[in-house]
Amino acid sequence: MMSRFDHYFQMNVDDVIEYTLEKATEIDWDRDSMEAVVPDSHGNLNYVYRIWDGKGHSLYIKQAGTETRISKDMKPSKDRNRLESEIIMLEDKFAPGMVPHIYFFDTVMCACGMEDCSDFMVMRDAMLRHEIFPRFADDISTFMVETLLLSSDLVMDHKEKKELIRKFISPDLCDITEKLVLMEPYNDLNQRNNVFAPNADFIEQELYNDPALHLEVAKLKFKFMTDAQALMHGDLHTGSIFIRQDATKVFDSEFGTYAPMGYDVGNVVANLIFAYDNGLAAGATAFCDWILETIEKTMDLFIEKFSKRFDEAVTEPMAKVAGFKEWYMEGILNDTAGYAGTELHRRTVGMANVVDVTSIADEQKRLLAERINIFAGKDYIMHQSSFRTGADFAAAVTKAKEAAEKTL
Ligand code: SR1
Ligand code: MG
Repeated sequence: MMSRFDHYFQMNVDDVIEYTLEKATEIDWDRDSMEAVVPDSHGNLNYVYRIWDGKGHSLYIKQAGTETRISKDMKPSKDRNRLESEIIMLEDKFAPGMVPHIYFFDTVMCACGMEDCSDFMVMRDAMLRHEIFPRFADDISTFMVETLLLSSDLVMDHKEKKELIRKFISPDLCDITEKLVLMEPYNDLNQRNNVFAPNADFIEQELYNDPALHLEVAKLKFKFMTDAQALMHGDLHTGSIFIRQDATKVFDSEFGTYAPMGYDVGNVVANLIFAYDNGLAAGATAFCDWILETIEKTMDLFIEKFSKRFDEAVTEPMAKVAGFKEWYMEGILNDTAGYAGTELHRRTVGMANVVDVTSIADEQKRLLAERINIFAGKDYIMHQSSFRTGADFAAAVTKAKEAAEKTL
C-alpha cells in the first residue's frame, strides 16, 4: 500500500500523528483524541515530537533532518537515526531499563518511535535548577560498566564484536567529534569556535599557544580514531540523560561507535563540572558539594563495579592473565581524564557550548567558570596517570577553582 511516508521529507507537528498511526502499530491509539507538540528541550541535531492520546498512550517521534539544528553547514548522514535506534536497543540488552524503549525505527523517514519520558527531566535542565539526585552516581556507573564492558573484547565473542564495529561505523558523526572536540578547541582551524570575548586572551594563551597540550590532545584524537575498545555512547552529557529521583535513563546515542571507554566516562565527569560551575555562580553551595561528591562517587563506583564485573563476565582467556585487569583499568582511567579534559575545553570555547556556562550573566563569574574548565581540563589531559580514585578527579575541580580565582 502506498504511503506518503515512502519517501523522506522533514515532518512537522501536523504530519507526526498520521505517521505515528502508520508506524507505531504496537500501541492501540485512540485516533480521535491524538495530539502532538514539540517538547521544550531539544539537542543540537534532530527534531523531536511528543504524541499522545486521551487514553494514556504516548511516545516521542525523533527524526533526523538533512542539516543539523545547530548549523545548516553540517549535514551528517541521516542514517544517524538508525544508529541511535539500534544502539539504544543494544544498550537495553546490556543495561536493561536504563534507556527508553524503541517502538520502531524507519530508515526511509530516518525517524524512530521512542518511549515517552516526559515524566523524567532532562538532567541538564535539572542541574540548572540545582536539583540533587542522590542515586545518579550509582545509576550512571552501572550504565557505563554494563554497556562498555559487555560490548568489548573482554566479554563479547570477537567475531560478533567485529560485526558490531562494522555495523556502527559512523564516519560523519565521528568527524564531528574529531573536529569539534579533538581539534578545534586548540586552534580554531575552522573558525567556528564560540569564545567569550572577555576570555579571548586567556584562551589564546592557555589553549591555542600550548604545544605540550597540543601533543597530548593529538594522542587522544588518534586514540579516539583507532581504538575500537567498546560500543560507547559517544555523547554522554547531561542533555543525553533523563533523570528522576527514582530512575535514570540514557538517550541520544547517535554518536555511538566503537571507541575508547574513557570517552563516555570522561564526558560524565566534565558535564558534572559544568553543573558545578553554574552552581558556583549562583552561590548554590549544597549543590556544588553534591556535584563534587557525585564526581567522586561516580568514579569510585565505576572502578569498583568494573573490577567486579570483569571477574564475573570476562571470557577472553588472555584477559585473565595476572596483571592484565589492572593494566586495562589504568588505561580506562587515563582516557577518562584525557577525554574529560577535551570535553571541558570544547564546551567552553568550541562550537557547541553548554548553557550551564553561557547562562552565567555576571562577567566575572562566567570568567571564573570558564577558567575552572580550562585549568581542570589541562590538569586532566597533562597528568592523566595521576587520576586513580574518585577523590583525585574531584580534587582537580577545587584545585582549578583556586588557580582560576588567582587570575581574576
Ligand atoms: C553539530 S553537533 C554539536 C554537538 O552536539 C552534539 O550533542 C554533540 O555533542 C556534538 O558535538
Ligand atoms: Mg545529542
